Amino acid sequence: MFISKEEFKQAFIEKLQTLFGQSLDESSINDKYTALSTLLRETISKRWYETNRQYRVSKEKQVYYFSMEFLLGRLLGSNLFNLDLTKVCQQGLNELGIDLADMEAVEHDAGLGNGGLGRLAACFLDSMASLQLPGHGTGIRYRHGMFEQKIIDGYQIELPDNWLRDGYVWETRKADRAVTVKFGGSVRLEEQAGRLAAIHENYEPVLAVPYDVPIVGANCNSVNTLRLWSAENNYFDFSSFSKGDFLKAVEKKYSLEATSQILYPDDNYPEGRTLRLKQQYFFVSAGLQSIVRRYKRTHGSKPADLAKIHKKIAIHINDTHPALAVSELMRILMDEEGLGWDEAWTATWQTISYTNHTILPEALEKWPVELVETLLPRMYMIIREINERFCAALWEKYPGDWERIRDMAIISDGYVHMAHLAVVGSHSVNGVAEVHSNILKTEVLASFHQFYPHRFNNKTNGVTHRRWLAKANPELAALISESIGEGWLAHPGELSNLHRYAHDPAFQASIRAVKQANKERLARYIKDKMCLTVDINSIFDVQVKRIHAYKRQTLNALHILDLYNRIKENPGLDIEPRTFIFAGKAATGYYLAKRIIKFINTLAQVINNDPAIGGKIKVVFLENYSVSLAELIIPAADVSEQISTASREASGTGNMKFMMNGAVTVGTLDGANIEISQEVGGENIVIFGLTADEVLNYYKYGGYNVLDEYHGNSRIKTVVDQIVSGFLPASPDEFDSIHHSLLRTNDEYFVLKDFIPYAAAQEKINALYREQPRWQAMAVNNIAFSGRFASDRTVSEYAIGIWRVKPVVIREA
Ligand code: 26W
Repeated sequence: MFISKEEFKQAFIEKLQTLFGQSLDESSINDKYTALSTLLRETISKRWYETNRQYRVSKEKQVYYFSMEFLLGRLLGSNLFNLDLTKVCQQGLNELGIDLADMEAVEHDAGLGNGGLGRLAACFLDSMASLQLPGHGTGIRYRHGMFEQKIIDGYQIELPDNWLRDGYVWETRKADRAVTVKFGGSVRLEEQAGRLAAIHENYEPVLAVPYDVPIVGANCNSVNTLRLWSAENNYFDFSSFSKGDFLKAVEKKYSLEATSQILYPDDNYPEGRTLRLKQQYFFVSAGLQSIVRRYKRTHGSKPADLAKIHKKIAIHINDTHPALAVSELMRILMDEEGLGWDEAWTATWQTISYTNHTILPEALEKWPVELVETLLPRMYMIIREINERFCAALWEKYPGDWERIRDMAIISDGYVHMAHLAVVGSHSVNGVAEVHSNILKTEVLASFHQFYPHRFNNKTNGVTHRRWLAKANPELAALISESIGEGWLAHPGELSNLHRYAHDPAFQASIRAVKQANKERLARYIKDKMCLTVDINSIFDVQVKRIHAYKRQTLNALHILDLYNRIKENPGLDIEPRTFIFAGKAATGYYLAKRIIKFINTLAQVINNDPAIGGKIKVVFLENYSVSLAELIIPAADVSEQISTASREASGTGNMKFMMNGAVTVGTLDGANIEISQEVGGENIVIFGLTADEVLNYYKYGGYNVLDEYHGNSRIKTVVDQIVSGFLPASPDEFDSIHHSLLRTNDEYFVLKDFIPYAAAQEKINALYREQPRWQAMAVNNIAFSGRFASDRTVSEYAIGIWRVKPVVIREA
């Protein structure tokens, strides 16, 4: 590996020559990117091989994190960072007249996820490797990831994400590790050698080919594996081909390969398509087959060896999307490895653990029985048996309590309830923030908690501080290290040492200068992309996340409209200038969310072009929110908007990223906001609105009438009327759905109920910002107390409390 700048330059130039036969001057930025990444891969590959070898010989327990989504973003920068090569490369490249940042920008984001859940999985991979834990990812190699969003005339337009267009240097195709996944057909049970064998016939085989991506640990030798499965097929219909029907000859091949073609762009919004269920079984089956194969090589292949699989393997399911792991592991252990039901069951539930990420009723997965039965006949048989045995156990404990048994059954009302399968089939069930875990125990899964009290626990989310602080905000990272040393990089808890600088005027000035530079960088981007000038001395007030009714972008937008009205009424209104920045994608089929985007853009059009408001406020909607765009936006934020209806946001993770970068949160007592508030202290955060208990009470017992809010306050009435009055330049019925969601369905997310408290919270932000020393102290304290929200903390809690895995220190080869 190159350790000096000179060695690096030489290796880089050589790589350009051997790969492309080009000199530095002749090569394009893409070629330079490929040369640098390839160089890095060679370093990584050696460690990767060693890690795998040492894992094998150590025979230590391995964890597999099963997730339908891994929202990795770009890897060049994070790999350089974790290998501690950023500086050498940067300096070397500078001397060659190249900017590392330009090269990083060449990489297509791996957008293999929707939002929170997928990005969390990516943060966990980084933390597992950096904590030297033997933990790997299992997922799908989508040919098209999250769609690219364009905003045209204020509307979201979706374009396919062709992220593999230029190849993907970080992956390795492992054709020899391919496995077959069987769909459809029929299964019969037949007595063979004294036991029942399941014979699966007339199925459709899909070949699953793994592509491995190395996950590089920071400052250690560990390189773990993210294994992404791709549906491929050698099937070729020769008879059609020879008849000259070329299209038909390839049709079947493509239909089989469709399984891994697209990521469903739905986040907390149900789209119960057959193909999605197919994707779920596809990667679960392929992943488990490959894990069991490897287990047998290391730990023996007799049934008695497999009965102990939970001692050496932990499988974690990221929400219920991989919940078929329960029945599939049963199938493998029984049908392929010859275990009896009881042995297989004990091994299965002790291997699997489950995290719930949402309590929105509509987002709890359930699949129609007929669909499961036809697409996955063997799974259905096993799930039915699990259900019968589970219901029998319930009957024993609650004899005659039919209602309870029906509520808890895995199969009921014609559906397979995936959360029930996940809870019954695992030894641990966790939520992702204290309040969320409590709601699981007392509301959503209350009866399961009563039946299995020891299974339930909380693991508050975290984010990798390496990407979201060190890499995204290098100036801030340097300032922190200058002040408290570099220990925080390995031990983010040490950030708390910054607390003592909170009121130090020199430190405050430096923090402010860093923020200012980040705001300039973002302002340049906005100018480039949208030809819009924003005032870098205004408050950058940011809400970036998926667009969803419960996240209440509408509340933010209505408050902006109210502010606009007030400035129009009183042009002298004494407020700090503010730039309201939004970004986020709407699920393709989510009509209301799409209208919210149009609404924000329409507001922007009105406000940004009204000279009468003297540039006091501006509204920006940045298109195509993604991991890499988040890395640009978050370090530039002064204010972090975390304003979901209390109880609805399981945790949130953006809230943590903003905090780490010194933004002040205006938020509800929801998800991890509550713990953020406890950690940072009430004086360093602005909290408003209903509590989770109050919201849940309204849902249960009623008592909220939106018309009381609407008629009770003229500011509220004015903005609500303006949605549909023709005040905004849009077709008359453009925003009916938003109006409807407030007044016709009794404001399900309490937007109007929280409106006045929110406006008051915003006034408080305004006043605090004007007291700069006070504001800067808040910013410093937010950074100082963000250590708890590093995913290293979260992942080590999973490792100790759920997975029971220890670090394996990889020695250099
Ligand atoms: C029906 C399709 C569907 C349903 C739910 C697709 C995806 C989901 C995910 C579970 C939604 C999700 O991403 N949840 C988010 O998970 C984050 C990580 O734990 C939390 O921080 C967010 O609060 C939660 O909304």
